[in-house]
Amino acid sequence: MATPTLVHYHTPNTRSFTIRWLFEELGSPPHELKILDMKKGEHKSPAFLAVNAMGKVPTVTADGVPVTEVGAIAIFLADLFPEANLAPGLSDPARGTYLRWIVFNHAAVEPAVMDKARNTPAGLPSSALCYGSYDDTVSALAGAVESGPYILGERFSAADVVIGSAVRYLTMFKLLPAKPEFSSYLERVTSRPAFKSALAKDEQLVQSRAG
Ligand SMILES: N[C@@H](CCC(=O)N[C@@H](CS)C(=O)NCC(=O)O)C(=O)O
Repeated sequence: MATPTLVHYHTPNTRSFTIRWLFEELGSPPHELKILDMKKGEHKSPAFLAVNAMGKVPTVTADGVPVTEVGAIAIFLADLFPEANLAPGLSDPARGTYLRWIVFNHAAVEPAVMDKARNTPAGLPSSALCYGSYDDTVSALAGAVESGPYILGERFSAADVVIGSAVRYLTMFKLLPAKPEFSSYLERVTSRPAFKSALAKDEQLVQSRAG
């Protein structure tokens, strides 16, 4: 089957950077970048809400079919371009670990960190929360990245793009504790040429739109 036509709806300096970085790791396969200016409310325009009713980025469309949520987009794109070798195949034993940590970002890290930041009152027992407790989530995350160099050991994957981006922005906003496991992992993933190239492209984009 032919590769679908891809469109990436993007706003710099948001979670959408994860997908920008992933496209670089994939070797920049053909895709259209559509920039949404949130200051102008472009992400809540009727045209974009028809694509993603949440009005959020990142959103990717493949032949017009929307894919939303960083983890789903990462799994989708890494599988679509197997030659980049960023996703263990269906029968590869590493596939479980790979999927586990991509989903853990949405299932535990983000809700735990956001709830803590918002001082959500403890109305439910931790056994009922999708993340258990903030402390357990943070130590599981630290455990996943500590031995490295990557989540799957020697093998870099799209899971590192998802978890690396999350650790990066949550550290920037001081929503994760300063731990050597996180800082060493960040050093490893952000020294990758694809990360630097994605960041430089986004910085250039911000500058060109400011000037
Ligand atoms: N669950 C979504 C979250 C995406 C998200 O919240 N994106 C933010 C930018 S970091 C956004 O688009 N916010 C605009 C809004 O909700 O008004 C994902 O993982 O992709």
